[in-house]
Amino acid sequence: MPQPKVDYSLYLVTDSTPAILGNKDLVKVVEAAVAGGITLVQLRDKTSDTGDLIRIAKALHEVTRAANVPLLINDRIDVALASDVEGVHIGQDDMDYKTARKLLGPDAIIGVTANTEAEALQAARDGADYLGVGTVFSTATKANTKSIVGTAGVQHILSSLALQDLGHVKTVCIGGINAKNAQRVLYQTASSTKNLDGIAVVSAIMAASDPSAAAKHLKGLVSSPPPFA
Ligand code: TZP
Ligand code: MG
Repeated sequence: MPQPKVDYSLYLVTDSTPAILGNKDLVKVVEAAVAGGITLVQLRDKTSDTGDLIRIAKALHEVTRAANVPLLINDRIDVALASDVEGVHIGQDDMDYKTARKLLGPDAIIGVTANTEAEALQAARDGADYLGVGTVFSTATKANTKSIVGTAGVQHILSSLALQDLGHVKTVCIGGINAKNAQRVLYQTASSTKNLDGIAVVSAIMAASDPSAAAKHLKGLVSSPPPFA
């Protein structure tokens, strides 16, 4: 079934490591975040076995499906197929976009990480539904982040996409985004040609003591950005 229009405005990327999740329950945190208004979820888990990953994906999918929030799987096309979720997010070192599309079909949501202008242009030309642009700010959440692009780097990539007639691709940015800087990120990356469609966060929600309140607060910030100059 074709995906209804996807709302990228507040994208939660999960992290089950104790440093971020603490002793909270992943499914309950996602449930709370969905109640708080997140619009998209990515299951990002680099350590669980395949069987466990599929079980986790199915449990999360029950929660997200009830709220019409799409669930994507990081890296693992096989897990996305096995758990029948809405799509995947792939990095530059994962399966290539075209093969992922062939396996998942035309209706899946496929996002691609873009650290550079060249990667963004290529993924957009290939037909990715959205780009995860970053890393915006340095973050302890992801080891080995490539270059920190800053808001100026994100803005440059957005303008370049528009200039190359690739303005249709959706874009979110990721890396160190929280309630303190979310509006600034949206404001400083905006241009006359192309704005971000949303922000993606890990620790700002996953590490919060009250993930529902954290999501609700962020939702308010991204829903009413300051007027663009
Ligand atoms: N990709 C680039 S930075 C990052 C990912 C998955 C982690 C972002 O985590 P946080 O806690 O929102 O800074
Ligand atoms: Mg990856």
